[in-house]
Amino acid sequence: MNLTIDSVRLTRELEQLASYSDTPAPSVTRVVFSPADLAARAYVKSLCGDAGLTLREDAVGNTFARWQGSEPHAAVGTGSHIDAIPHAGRYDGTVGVLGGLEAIRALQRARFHPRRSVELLLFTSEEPTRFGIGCLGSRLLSGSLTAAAGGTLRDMGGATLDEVRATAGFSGPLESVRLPPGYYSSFVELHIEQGPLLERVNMPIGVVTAIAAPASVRLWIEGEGGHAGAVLMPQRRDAFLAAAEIALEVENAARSTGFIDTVATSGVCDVFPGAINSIPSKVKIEFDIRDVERDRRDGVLAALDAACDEARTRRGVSIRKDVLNIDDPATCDAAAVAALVGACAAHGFQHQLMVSRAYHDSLFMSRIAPTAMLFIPCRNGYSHRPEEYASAEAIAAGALVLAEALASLSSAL
Ligand code: HGY
Ligand code: MN
Ligand code: MN
Repeated sequence: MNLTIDSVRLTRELEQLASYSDTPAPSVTRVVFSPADLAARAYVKSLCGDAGLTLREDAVGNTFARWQGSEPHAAVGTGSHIDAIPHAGRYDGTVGVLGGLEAIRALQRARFHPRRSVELLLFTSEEPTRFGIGCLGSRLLSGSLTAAAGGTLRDMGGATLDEVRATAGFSGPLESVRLPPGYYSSFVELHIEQGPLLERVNMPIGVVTAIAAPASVRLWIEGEGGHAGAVLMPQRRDAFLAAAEIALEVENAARSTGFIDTVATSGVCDVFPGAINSIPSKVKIEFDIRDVERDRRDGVLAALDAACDEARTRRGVSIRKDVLNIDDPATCDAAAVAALVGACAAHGFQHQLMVSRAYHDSLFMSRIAPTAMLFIPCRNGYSHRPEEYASAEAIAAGALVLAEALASLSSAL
């Protein structure tokens, strides 16, 4: 089959998609259900319609663009996300959506006809920015998050998920989002690596065999405020210093596991009242803790709890903990991995088997379908920052391998 990727068109479409942003280029900010997100969704849907795909959207905005196969069997799924954290780059997620669309168009141009339908997905809210939990759409779709739990979610302004999605034009019960078992015969996601390995070893393709287990925790710390000049040090119950000590303990625990795979980040820390001459009385601080090995990850969570107890005792602060998510890692399906390896070989691409340290919608798709991922290199491994970059050549290689894999997966009944 003579498969070719229209790299010029794909590059142009990625640039157009990047223009739907609440921050100026080269950064991209596209928070779920924001006007920028809705405009981006409309653009992607228009491209899918131009390709003759049948579109549907579920109650939380997961979008499905289906290329109908000749047989009534379970479909093959591919796709990713287009929402972006503040001041991010333009390739995280979008390469899997527009690269997936171009893979389908390449198969159409090659006069390939799928036996199983091929369905391109645009998942809602892969990023945790608005509702505090990542992969919201794929969690609901896979049943990893119940509709009841989803219904309790609120954004930073206090609006509920139901209110926000209704305003965005998505209605219907959240219970309807969950897909029946066996809906997909396999799922493959194309994504930038978001790490430096492939570039460092000059490898064009990564085939993911496992996805790290993420956990997110939010702490509400309350001490006592007061005048920065008048309150003497022995009398203080400074909420920020308690948070700082806990953060350093979490960092120390992650560094001390003896494995490079353990990571911990505190990317959100809000200090109240936030005045230079006022002792912090309240702090909200959030932690993102991951490892490819769950028990090691949970050891860091235990160290966080111990640091909280220590702060309560020694600093006289109160601490409430919200667990936002504690997920198991995913092992990719051997047959799906083999299909990706075979697709690389079919086009003469070397590949590297590797784990994903970032989480992806595939982490949850693996709960309901045989799942694997394709990575392409990104410059210096940068991601979640404006300097994120993947070359047109790398993206085209990923889309070509994906097209070949979709052809083989949709031909096998
Ligand atoms: O944080 C992650 O791993 C993903 O990029 N949202
Ligand atoms: Mn991301
Ligand atoms: Mn992503």
